[in-house]
Amino acid sequence: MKIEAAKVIVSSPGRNFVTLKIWTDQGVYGIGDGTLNGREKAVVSYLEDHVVPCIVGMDPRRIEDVWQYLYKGAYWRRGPVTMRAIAAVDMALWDIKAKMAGMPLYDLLGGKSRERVMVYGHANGSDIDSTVEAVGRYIDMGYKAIRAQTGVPGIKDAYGVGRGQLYYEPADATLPSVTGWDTRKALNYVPQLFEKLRATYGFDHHLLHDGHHRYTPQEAANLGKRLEPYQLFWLEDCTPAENQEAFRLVRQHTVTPLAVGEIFNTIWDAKDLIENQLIDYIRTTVVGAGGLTHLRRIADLASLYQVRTGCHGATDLSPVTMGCALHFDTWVPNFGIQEYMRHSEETDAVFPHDYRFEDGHLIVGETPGHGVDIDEALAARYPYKQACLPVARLEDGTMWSW
Ligand code: GCO
Ligand code: MG
Repeated sequence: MKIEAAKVIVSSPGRNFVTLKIWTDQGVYGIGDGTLNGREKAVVSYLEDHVVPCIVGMDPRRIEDVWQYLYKGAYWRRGPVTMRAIAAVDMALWDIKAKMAGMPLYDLLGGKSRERVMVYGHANGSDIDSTVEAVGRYIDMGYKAIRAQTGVPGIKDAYGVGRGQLYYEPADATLPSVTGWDTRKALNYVPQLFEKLRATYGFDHHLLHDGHHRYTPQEAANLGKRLEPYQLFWLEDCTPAENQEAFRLVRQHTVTPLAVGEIFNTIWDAKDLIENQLIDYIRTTVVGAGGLTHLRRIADLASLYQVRTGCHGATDLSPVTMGCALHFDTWVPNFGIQEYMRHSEETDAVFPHDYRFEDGHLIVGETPGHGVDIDEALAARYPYKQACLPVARLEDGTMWSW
């Protein structure tokens, strides 16, 4: 059996997506996601110029060997572009294998560990009162877990505050727009949001918050400590994680659960964090870390240390990643939660899928494969539109982590 052809499909049904379609000589095809928000064309080039010519003619059943070929064989290891390209191939090959086996992908991974997958949605508002209202809307929609982000007085375009009511979409300008940041203001304001949320809705729902890499370890520890009375499900990306050791300081000072990893590419980014039990949830998802083949390894390492999964699920990960993630979530023994930012209607139409939302959970489909396809004719009606993520600067102009 051979890979006969592979094609990269770039489409922008509301936002940009990079999709890889792989055909075999036996008529079965598979679909993979390689989207890297704001840097889509770098992945397109890596796929078209380097990966596709190599994989045509390979045996699609040898998923592990193809993965090792693209990882070890490239000499230049890791990095978001390379690992997303590998992920696109890997997802498509798992899709093909599961279709050939006539099984939903979770069955190939080892079968169901749960019936449904708890998800969290994104509630946000320009200030505390509007964020509290937004959380109420998520509760009304049936969500059991809700991430809450608020605008902060005095900070221009604070992270996570959307324009619509259901989601925020940060990649919008053809060049990065400049947003502001002020840790002191955020540190005073964010705990007040969670105080009001608990006072309004009680403790029945899981609440989450994303620090989006903005705080130093000491500041993150301070925030974690001040959020303790409100019993968060997690505090995410409280400090940048290139220095995994930095989490030790945060950990020593707070029992607020910590989540990290949406920008990790491989197990090496998470190894010290996991082995030293410095985090509670690993956020890496299928497209971020070279597909299911590698994500499984991260999850297995995490399971040894009681670290649970919490896959990244923002709108810049296509329904193909969401489909694969749901098969993974349905199987993985150490599942924690799945992020679920709803896609637009245009996106959902371009990527027909069989998963569904019900009562605060996503339920995986039963179609053989990962259950997500691409309508190529419809995709062609939405040409690529350049869109960049913002940057952040402090009031004095200093560049900060966005
Ligand atoms: C989250 C995120 C994201 C990222 C986005 C960048 O969902 O937790 O931090 O929404 O900002 O994926 O492309
Ligand atoms: Mg995040």
